[in-house]
Amino acid sequence: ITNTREREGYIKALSPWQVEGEAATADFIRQELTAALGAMLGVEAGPVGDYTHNSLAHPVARLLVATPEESAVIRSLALGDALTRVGQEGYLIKTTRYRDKPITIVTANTHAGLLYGTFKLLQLLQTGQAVSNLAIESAPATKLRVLNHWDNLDRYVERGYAGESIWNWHKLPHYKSQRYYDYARANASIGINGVVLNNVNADPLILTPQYLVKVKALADIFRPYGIKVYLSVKFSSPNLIGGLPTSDPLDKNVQAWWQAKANEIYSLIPDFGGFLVKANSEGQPGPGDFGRSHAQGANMLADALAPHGGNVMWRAFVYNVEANVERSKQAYNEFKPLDGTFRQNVLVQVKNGPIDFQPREPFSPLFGAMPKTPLMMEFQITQEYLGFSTHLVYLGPLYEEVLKADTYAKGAGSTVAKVVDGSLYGHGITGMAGVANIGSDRNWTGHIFGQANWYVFGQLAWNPEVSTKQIADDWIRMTLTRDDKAVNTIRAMMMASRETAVNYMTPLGLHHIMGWGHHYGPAPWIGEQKPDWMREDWTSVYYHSANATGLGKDRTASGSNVIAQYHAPLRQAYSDPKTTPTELLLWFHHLPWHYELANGNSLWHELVARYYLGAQAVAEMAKTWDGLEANIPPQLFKQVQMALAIQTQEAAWWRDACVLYFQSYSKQSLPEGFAKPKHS
Ligand code: GCW
Repeated sequence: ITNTREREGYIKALSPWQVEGEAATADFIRQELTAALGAMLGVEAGPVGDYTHNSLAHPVARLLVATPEESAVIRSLALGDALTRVGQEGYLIKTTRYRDKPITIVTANTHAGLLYGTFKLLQLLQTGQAVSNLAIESAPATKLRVLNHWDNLDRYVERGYAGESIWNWHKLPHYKSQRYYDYARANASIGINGVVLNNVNADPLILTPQYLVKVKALADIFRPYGIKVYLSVKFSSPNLIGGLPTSDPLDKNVQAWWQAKANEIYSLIPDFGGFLVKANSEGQPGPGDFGRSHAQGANMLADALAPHGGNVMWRAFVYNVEANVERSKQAYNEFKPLDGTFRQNVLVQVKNGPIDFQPREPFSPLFGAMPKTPLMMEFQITQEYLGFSTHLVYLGPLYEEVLKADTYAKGAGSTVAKVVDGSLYGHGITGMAGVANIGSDRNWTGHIFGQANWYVFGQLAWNPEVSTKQIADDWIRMTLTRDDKAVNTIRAMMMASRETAVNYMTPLGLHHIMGWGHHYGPAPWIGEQKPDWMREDWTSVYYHSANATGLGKDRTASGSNVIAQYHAPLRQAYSDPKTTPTELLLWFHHLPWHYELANGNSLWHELVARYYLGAQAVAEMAKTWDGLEANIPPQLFKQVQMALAIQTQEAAWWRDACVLYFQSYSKQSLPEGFAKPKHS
């Protein structure tokens, strides 16, 4: 903090500081404060007179961090029932008086709460806010705030664009990389309290004793940061590594195998979080292989974990050709009938949209369809379909759009956020998962702005109602610059960046027209000459359905009738292009090229206009960034500048490829004012 007055104000309010308590977490909090207050204010962890552990004797500390259990001073303060209100993981930051002297306290019922409160206080300093009269009470809205790593045991990260996996399985359990600690600190600073270490396309070896000791080493490192470890498990593990002839969930030996495995895990990791399962999807084994339902599979695992307090996160991303149903309908079809049949410790984890982490999708109709089951949100933080770690796309607005969407399940106001945080149906167990964008790259996420997506995910899991614009503002101030003008410029850039990506990739509800397999760059033509081995839903033409008459996927009653999976009034609204939001038009409808939109443009005209707008906006973003050189640390500035140059080129590539491709169907010339695409 370079502003002297500001710094002096902070020093006056917060120094000297004191953390009471002997636990490992208290030590970590001391380390954080030493590092942060040292760097920002130039203060050291001072000797604070005769103010000793659990003593009421004349403290001179201005900032005190402690639980009431460990601090007689905290116990002596009149805090009312504030601590009851903040629960297990929440915290209180308060300016008050102790023995007639001003004091700032950070307090909580648990060490995890203290840690979260401490990071919040540091955030206030980093973002330049006043700390002289604080009264903050905060508690997380969801219980399980979890990162999903799609990391393989050989350190390849599926859909990872930031280098190899940060888990060095080879050197674990003995070699404890500093990265693991920094990872835990970063997560704790945004309230994340769980990590699934391995890919949902799971390797059964993770459950062998050789790997479990490595998992234990990580769990031991993460524990003081309030983070639990979870594992993705392969459903056929009893057969693959247990030597059993079957993995049928109703088989007694299979059940006993999982119980023994759970006991073994908990003997090593007493607070193990539980299992994440991808079953009967994209070739993964599952209960369906034995004629059993998802509930039967999930419940078997849940029964093995229940005595130890563990949870099952069972994914609803089911996608297989046998189902022979339009892809976006399958999860709802399979899971809705199972509502009410899952054990108490099962959460069904649902991707935000019904297809697959597209730049824009409507919310998954499952969020309005399973009142008796806790539904966990699954967002993708890694940008599989949004330009990898090359494109600058702030995902806050995407997440916010989904969370604010109204399912109408219990009438107006039944938002996805309220389903996920449990308030709509009164579920005790709740959660949000984010597919991590973290790797061993020096800056963690490949693109520095990818860090903002990790950050905003954590903030929303803590409070799904929070404004992602405000979060962007905080992140910029903490990461890039505190110059108000520059902050405003960057924030505007970030807030517009997702809509811009939608425009140059998949405007008007188009989806899944990315390159086959890798999902980078445009390929709306995939499937034009469909080889025999290629499934229809692996083609792009399946999704955009372009032909001589028009464009878009008919999901109304005359098509796959997905709209029936939504509640009234959405069902009605989506049945008619006139009442369907323009942003989702081609998701739900196949419309003639000359179809007239509300703004008077034809579909063809609007499509072209949006692609051009998107590409243009990226070019402008690059120019805007160029103007910020004075405000940004040089290396960061340069990295983002180079990435934006690539994004500018690639947005034009998307525009040209898609406009030229769709033009081969529309047979119309470009509307006036649009330059002919350069690429061919
Ligand atoms: O988005 C798709 C990805 C797969 C992924 C799958 C899933 C882990 O292309 O790479 O597999 O979803 O979510 O299971």
